[in-house]
Amino acid sequence: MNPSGVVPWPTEVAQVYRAAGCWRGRPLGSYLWEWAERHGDRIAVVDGDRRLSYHELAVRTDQLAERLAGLGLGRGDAVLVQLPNCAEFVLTTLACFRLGVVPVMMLPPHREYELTAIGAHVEARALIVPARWRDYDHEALAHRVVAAWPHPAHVLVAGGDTVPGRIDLCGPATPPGDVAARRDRLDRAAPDSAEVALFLLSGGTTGVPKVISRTHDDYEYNIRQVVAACEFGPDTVYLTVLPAGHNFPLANPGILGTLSVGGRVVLLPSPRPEAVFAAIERERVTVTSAVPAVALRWMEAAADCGYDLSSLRHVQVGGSPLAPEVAARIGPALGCRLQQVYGMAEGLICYTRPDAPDEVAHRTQGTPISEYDELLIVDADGVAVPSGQIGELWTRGPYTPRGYYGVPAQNAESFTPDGWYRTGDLVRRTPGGEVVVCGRVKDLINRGGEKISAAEVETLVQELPAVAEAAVVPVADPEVGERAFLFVRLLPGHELGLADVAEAFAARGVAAFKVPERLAVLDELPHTPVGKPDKAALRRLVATA
Ligand code: OOB
Repeated sequence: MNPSGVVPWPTEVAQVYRAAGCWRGRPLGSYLWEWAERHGDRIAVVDGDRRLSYHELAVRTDQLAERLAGLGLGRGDAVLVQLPNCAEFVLTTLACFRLGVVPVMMLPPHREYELTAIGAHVEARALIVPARWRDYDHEALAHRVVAAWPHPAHVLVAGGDTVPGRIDLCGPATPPGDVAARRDRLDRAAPDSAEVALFLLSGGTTGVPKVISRTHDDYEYNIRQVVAACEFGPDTVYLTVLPAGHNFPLANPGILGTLSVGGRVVLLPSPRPEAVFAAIERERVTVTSAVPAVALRWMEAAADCGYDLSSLRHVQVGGSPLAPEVAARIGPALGCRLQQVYGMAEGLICYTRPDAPDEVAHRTQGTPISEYDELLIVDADGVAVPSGQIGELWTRGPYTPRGYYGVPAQNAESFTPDGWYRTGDLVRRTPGGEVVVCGRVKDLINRGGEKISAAEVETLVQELPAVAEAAVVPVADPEVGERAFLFVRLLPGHELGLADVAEAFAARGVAAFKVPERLAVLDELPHTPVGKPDKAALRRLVATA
């Protein structure tokens, strides 16, 4: 990566955050051995039958860090991480933190289109994949992707057999060697805490997902605050079911929050109710997090499921809108309390607290986790609305970066000159200060928490030879909240079906979740006075379709 692509906080603001104790000046990897010393033999990570104690986690992370260093990876080098929820994901993330290598949190469904573009953008020096995942050959994909990057890079493979020519992520099972000496070497080479610790992907509105740089200082503070807000502690057993590379399960409080207080992280590769309930019973899980679509499936499956869910204290739900009536049913169905969360990879996190009264937990998305979070609710002209009114939320704070990586033109749109991030969400605040999400102004489809950029889909559809003009809008869906509805005008003599679109997207290597699920062919798309597709009119068409 190129450090000049990172937008820093202004010096005087950074000084305030440091002086206030938000930013501690310690890189994230420096906590690993502190955890090991405090919690040594306690189990840190559970992945199926594999269990790693805190001590083992530290030893194996350092081994992996040295292995990555041996491949020439070091401070400031970006690597794309495309791993399912498994122990290797945790080891890789922590090993990167140790070295100052910057993991880019890709998702398992991403394909050539996303991996190629993002890898080129961050100048990734490696792509880390499972050998196969869900019947798909990720190793072959990774080699195609890396060959398409304009710079050399490694393919590292987690799991699978030892195959000639393959670089196994964790290498052959080597004895731990001189653990103390290795720890010392890595400590001495540690990155600066103001450097970028990881790149998250934005659930954005542009052509390809935008890349969000999070520093060691800001991410550690985020984790510390959200752990306090959610009262995580050594007794916490956190079940990870959402894709671990998402900010929500990764650090809010999720995997990293749980490890930071000596709790136990249980990893499951999917949110299938049966597997989730079995894991809750087996591991005595106390808390898990889900998007509303997933919570809904659990709720329906929980009655008479035959599993003992009595250890579960909280289920944390966020990522897309949750209707109050549904919210009220989640706790009773699962025998626990609901916490709502409104957050974003760009920073700001709001939570209803663990003991919030029902009217707060069911009807609001909670309050910010830091007293230094600034929230401004504005009208279309950027003027603050009267208190209690609905407007677009702008935010700044000690863990909300001031720009995306390497896209100055986009930053001029997404951030104001004085550093506010325009969330594109419509919110209001209650007299108690809780945020209530009321809608959004940004152009995306929120499919069960997975954000699909309308612009990205439209650009791809526009490339099809049959298409004259394309526009995508959300259509409400009881299962996943929203699905993508594609409107097209075709060139004379052409036809187009959803299967053609799906085939074309697959051929381009686009993640399957972005394929539109409804289609209407119109003779003419409605237009705004400036000639853009009129999305409001299309949404009205959807409502009557
Ligand atoms: C989380 O992060 P992202 O980056 O995938 O998406 C952020 C966007 C928000 O701007 C908002 O549009 C939507 O997702 N969103 C919600 C919501 N939580 C997020 N919309 C309605 N109600 C909610 N509770 O989605 C994310 C990151 C960290 C923690 C939780 C969620």
